[in-house]
Amino acid sequence: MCASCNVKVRNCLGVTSVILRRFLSLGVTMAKSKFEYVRDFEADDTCLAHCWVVVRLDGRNFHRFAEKHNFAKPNDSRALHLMTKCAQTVMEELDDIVIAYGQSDEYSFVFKRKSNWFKRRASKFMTHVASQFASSYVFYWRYYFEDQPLLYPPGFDGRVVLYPTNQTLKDYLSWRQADCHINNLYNTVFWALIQKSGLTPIQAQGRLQGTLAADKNEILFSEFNVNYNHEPLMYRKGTVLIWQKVDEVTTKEVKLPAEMEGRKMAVTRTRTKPVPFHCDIIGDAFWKKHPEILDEDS
Ligand SMILES: *[C@@H]1O[C@H](CO)[C@@H](O)[C@H](O)[C@H]1NC(C)=O
Ligand SMILES: *[C@H]1O[C@H](CO)[C@@H](O)[C@H](O)[C@H]1NC(C)=O
Ligand SMILES: [Mg+2]
Repeated sequence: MCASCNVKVRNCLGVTSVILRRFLSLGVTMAKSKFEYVRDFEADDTCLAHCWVVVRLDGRNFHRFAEKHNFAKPNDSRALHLMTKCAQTVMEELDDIVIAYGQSDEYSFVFKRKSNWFKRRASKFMTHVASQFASSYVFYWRYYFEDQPLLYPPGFDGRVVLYPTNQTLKDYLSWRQADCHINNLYNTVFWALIQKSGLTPIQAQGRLQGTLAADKNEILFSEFNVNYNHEPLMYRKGTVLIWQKVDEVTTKEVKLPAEMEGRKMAVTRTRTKPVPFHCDIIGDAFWKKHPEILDEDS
């Protein structure tokens, strides 16, 4: 029955808009509660409390991507700097990332142990990192590859791994840096054999089969007069990003006396930014120097 004119609602001509709205919204509410159970199909992917949350991204099929975009071999400093720019953007745009480490086409981001960002949902961490990183890669491409157009959209996969202690987290990062070292040493010799000695990739591979690090260093030194330890740190160690106070000088229009109108002034202010380092993170020295990274409350 219609409350205002006492006839069946279906026939009521005097239904006020208030009642009509209430009636309609009731219908919507009923429909919503009827369907809402599907929410329970969503898996709970909350990251275990008090663990370090690591999101690692990896370029999708970057072997092909590097070829198509004429990346320098064995490494391309433009590509590495672009990766780092994207990682800095991720750290600045998202919350609670305390350190990032990157090499080749991968980057790892560590969220602080007690982060409660998006209620610690793994899918939120992972998709925000991956999408912010990928859009930054496309957005900043032209600043790093001025003469090389981006030919197709690159993609990145992501995974989330939890590390329960300071030690397991440090061991994870050490593992990535050791991987960087092994790959870079191999690639440096591999491409020297191809570019400087004219070997085919198959021949270079055969030549390196079963060689140890010392053998590779020796080949570089005796055949190519290259001391591997003098190769740029960025290639040998990868890139660590940590928050540092940086003095930023900006020019600002200053308002005030009329005779000085439009004058620009240099203003220095201190900002905290993700700053790149190409240092060893396997030894204790780095962690002793930067205890704030693993500090619970920083
Ligand atoms: C991890 O290391 C930081 C920095 O040294 C320290 O403040 C913190 O208490 C450590 N956490 C645990 C659980 O040991
Ligand atoms: C990496 O490539 C650059 C050129 O982009 C080259 O100057 C450098 O020596 C290479 N690094 C190694 C480790 O071979
Ligand atoms: Mg890859």
